[in-house]
Amino acid sequence: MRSRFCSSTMLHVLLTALIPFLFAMPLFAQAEHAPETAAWLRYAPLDSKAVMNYELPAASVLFGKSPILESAKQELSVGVKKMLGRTLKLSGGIKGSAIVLGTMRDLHDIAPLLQPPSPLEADGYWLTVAQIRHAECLVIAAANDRGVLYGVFALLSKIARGQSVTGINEVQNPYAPIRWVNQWDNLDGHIERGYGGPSIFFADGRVRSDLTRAGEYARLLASIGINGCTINNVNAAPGVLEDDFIAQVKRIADVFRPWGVQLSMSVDLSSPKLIGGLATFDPLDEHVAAWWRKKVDEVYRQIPDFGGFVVKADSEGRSGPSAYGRTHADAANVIARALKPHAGVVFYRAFVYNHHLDWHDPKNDRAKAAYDNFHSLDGMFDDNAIVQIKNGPIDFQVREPVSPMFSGLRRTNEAIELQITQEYTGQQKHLCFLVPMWKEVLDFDMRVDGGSTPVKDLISGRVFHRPVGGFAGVANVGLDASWLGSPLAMANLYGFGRLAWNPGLSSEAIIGEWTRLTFGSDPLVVKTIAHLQLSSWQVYESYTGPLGAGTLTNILGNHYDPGPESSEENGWGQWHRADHQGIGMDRTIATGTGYIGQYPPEVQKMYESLAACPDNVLLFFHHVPYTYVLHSGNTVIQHVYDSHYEGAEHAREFIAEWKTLEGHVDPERYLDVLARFEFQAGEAVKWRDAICNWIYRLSGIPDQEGRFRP
Ligand code: GCV
Repeated sequence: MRSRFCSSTMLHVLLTALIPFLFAMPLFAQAEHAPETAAWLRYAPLDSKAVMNYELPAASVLFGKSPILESAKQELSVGVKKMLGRTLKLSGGIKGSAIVLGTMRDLHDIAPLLQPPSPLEADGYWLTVAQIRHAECLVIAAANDRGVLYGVFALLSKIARGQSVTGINEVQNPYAPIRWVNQWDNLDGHIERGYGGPSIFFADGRVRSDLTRAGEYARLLASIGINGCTINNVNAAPGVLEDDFIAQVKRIADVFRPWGVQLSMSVDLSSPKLIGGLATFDPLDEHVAAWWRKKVDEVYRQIPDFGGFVVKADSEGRSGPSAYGRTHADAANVIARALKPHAGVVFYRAFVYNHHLDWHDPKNDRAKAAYDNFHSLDGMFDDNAIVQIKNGPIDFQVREPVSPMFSGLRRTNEAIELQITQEYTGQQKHLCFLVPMWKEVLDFDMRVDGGSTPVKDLISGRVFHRPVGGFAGVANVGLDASWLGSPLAMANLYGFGRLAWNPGLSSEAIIGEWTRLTFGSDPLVVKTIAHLQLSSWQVYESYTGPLGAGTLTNILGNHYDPGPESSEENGWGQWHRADHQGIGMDRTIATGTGYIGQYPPEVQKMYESLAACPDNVLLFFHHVPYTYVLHSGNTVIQHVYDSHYEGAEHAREFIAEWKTLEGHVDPERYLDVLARFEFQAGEAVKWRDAICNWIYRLSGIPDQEGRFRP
């Protein structure tokens, strides 16, 4: 199978010849989806042989009626038409072989014996072939409407990737009920840590009049099983809860609804005081509770399928329950109770820390903050409150150990917060495919009570039998045609959705799917892009953040350029403690901050001992001399030099690798990505030189290879 943008030289020649005409036909060009805006939903036409061989019924029949089911039906028609060039007959009943769509309940009357081979859960789907009314049908069945839509997307994905559906019989259920993205959009249209242009939701303090992109975003999210989206920054403007603003937000919910994406909002805990006119926002004050109830009732009056709220409190200058000597559970519960009658949930972020820590005190440690703040509150949060925990204990650095918080809550719902937008990982200017990192986090075995308890099972609620839990990804897409500001970065959004659906998928499988859907199935394209993406995190890490020391970016500025000094001697606590003797934070129980004590005993043992601690997080847990010898046999200092030189070299090699795809990828994306790799190669050299010089000045130990002269 070959897509429109793949390897045929003839096609390339034809395209080149057509370019002047395409420019002369702006209307035609505009009518087409720009490839980037379509992301992985391009539905590129299959080649004629593949089309001829593809066995699919010629009609579709939908049972049931709802906006989501309507989207499912439309999507199926659009996808089949674009990829196979066939127009599906839309039939009111089964008059022959057909693709049959519906929930199990709606299909019961026509196919009472239809039973999936394993149970279908909410949002899950079943693709199967069955005889219905004497006709062989391809059935997309589900427990709910959303599942039917997801089943359609799954079928279309298979077609796009050239997979046969002959004899298919497949049940897919999501790993966790919560699969949400968070957007950090401000109402003025700027996105905090957003690198893909202005907000698709807001401009100038209001909801945009044109919400086309918001609807397209919901469709993209639905295609990977994401069922919720928080539309505004966790540093929330209180005004989002003003009645006239809720009326505006309703319009966004309206464009989300057909795609089964529940809208939610970040809220400021002090809203009852700031916009409600109360004298207090004390969560235990009855007037405050009544204010939240009334406000939530109003939200649901306008948006009946509203998802809930996200709260950032007592963090980075935000107001919080500490103002009244109350706990985070008190704060979460006052909102949870208002949401409860409407089946809404509140995500309460565990990202709570003091950013005025005294850096002189070697026992102080920001990494301990989440656990210190939340562990003692375990069991005090209501059942519709979820503690949202960043993957690591600091803040989305290029390498961190997993947060001990995941094993620290047994009677509290959890969600993991992953960052899709590349704040500390190259801001979409560098290639950094984060799925391998997330996989390491999700698969990390916390050994709670000495048993196998990987993070994915803690957050999904499996280990402690919690009613609700899952995944929140900070996406921050913007108005750019490529959504995230770079076409290759979209693999992170795709990968987040796929992992939230099934964390058992391998990084290789995810990147293979994404590449085929986004660029077509030319084997050279698939192999090359997979290699680039799969190596990119380690390459980025090797020239920016060695051995778990942190990202070493300028943390007081743009979180992008090298700035290792900025981490030290201030209260933010992203310390690496590099001095003339050595480098790394001593977080041991024996001599350090005691952070390691927050993990279950088997994990403690691994990190506490220098002999057992893995090299890649060594400097996160231990302060060692520059001459300390790693498991790799290299000294710390030489590792820093080597990894920076090797990393910069790998970044340079990305250019040559990408160039092998000239003529195999459409010129627009080929040139865009090429320019990005060329830029990244230069930036990697900048990083290499900055860090090597910095560490040489500190340590006084030269590079054994003599590669640089400070
Ligand atoms: C939205 C980091 C980011 C902030 C972000 C914060 C958070 O500190 O730099 O931009 O604020 O995390 O997650 O709340």
